[in-house]
Amino acid sequence: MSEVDGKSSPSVANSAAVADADMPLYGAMGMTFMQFPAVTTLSQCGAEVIVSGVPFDMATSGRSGSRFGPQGIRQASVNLVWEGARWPWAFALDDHLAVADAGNVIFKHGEPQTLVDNLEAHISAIMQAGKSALTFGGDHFITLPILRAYAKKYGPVALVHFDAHTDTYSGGSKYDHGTIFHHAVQEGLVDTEHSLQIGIRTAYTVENHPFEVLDAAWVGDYGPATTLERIRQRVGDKKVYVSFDIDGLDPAFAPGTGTPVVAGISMDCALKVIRGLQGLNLIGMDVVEVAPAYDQAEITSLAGATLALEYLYVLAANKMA
Ligand SMILES: [Mn+2]
Repeated sequence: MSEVDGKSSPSVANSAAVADADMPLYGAMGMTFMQFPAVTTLSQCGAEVIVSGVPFDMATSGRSGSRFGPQGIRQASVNLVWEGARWPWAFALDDHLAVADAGNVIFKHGEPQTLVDNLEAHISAIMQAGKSALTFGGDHFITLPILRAYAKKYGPVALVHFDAHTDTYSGGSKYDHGTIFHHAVQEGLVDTEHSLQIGIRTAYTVENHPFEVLDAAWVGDYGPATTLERIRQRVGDKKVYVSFDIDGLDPAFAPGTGTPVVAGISMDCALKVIRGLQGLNLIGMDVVEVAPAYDQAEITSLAGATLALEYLYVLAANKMA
């Protein structure tokens, strides 16, 4: 197990900049993702990618519980640490990409706007430090403040979005995990001409829908290679943000989520598509809607952890290319 020697696994890692009085019940964490080093001061951290957890599920319309997603994913990543070089990659991630875990973004429970403000500020700080973000939800609402921070730096970004739902509904409250991409488009955060939604299998207004949709049945029929062709055509050389709602997967592969829908994409297909993003201009990723209370044997948390790790390998491969 020499691969993991020298890594720290602190009992608590969290921003020293925030007063203890603001700590939510589940803000502290017991371990880091993949046993990456914990970081509290971004400007003094040498890592290129910063992992953060966002234990927020107040915007959930169905079953709540994704506030436990970050700790579930970190816990499940224990299963992935032993493998020095992840199959089928021919190198060890640690040799080519520096990653650190910044702990969880905190906010005042019952006051969602504090999450919106703190999360955008946190992601902006990561941007200002010249790093990219890998963020674990929390419900899908967290992607909106993240995209605001990204758009501030890069302008409208291309979005590659995996989900059972388009999350483009125009109704709902200001804090709603089903309206975020409606607002992201309205606010000009996303370059829809170069964006796709993959794995969709719920109703949306097809007329004038701004995103290209590769629905779950289409992906099942045509497979990962053709799916990747369409992604590459649509995205081109634009800066790409990846948002992975774990309910894009079939509930057989991800039962632990708030709004499951049957007949989703398989884990095998999802891994091949994420792995195939190699060569694209990737700038960030989130994995959202993992709700461990509805999980079985950590299937969903392990799926989330594995997709995130695979994304990191793609970033490392891009660097090496
Ligand atoms: Mn969804």
